[in-house]
Amino acid sequence: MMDRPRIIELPKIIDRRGNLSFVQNGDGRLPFDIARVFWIYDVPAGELRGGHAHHRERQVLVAVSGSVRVNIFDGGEWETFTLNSPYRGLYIPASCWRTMDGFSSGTALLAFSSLAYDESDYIRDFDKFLKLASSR
Ligand code: T46
Repeated sequence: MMDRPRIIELPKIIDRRGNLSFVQNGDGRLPFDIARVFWIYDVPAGELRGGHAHHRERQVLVAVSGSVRVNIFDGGEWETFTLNSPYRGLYIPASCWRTMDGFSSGTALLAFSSLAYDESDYIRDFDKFLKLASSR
């Protein structure tokens, strides 16, 4: 499969006590081994996050509660994904600009990352991103 942004279906264990989903390294669902997990929450209404790309980092984002829009630009076209399901992840390959908006109240956005945090992996300047994308 081409390395494109895409939705990954995660396991959902349905139980009368409540449902459970999971990811684990090596089961083939995530296209990378998880090096780091972070989460975004308490986002005020109308706030925008992201606004950068990564040189190497790949991610899977899961809205474990609430709803959020993730807008992805690969240098050619924009794609928008609405995440509102705790058993669906959005895979974001490296070299994709992303912004997140439309956070509903109480949204918790969980991120599985292929790399440890490294600020030098970020491209935070859109013009620089466009130049890099056009040279690929
Ligand atoms: C991404 C989107 C989806 C750390 O110190 N460690 C970490 O693991 C992370 C993720 C961030 N930080 C620091 C860096 C900044 O000083 O936390 C601060 C806020 O990070 P940032 O402005 O990059 O947050 P977002 O929500 O714009 O972006 C985050 C991730 O940073 C980014 O990789 O793709 O979520």
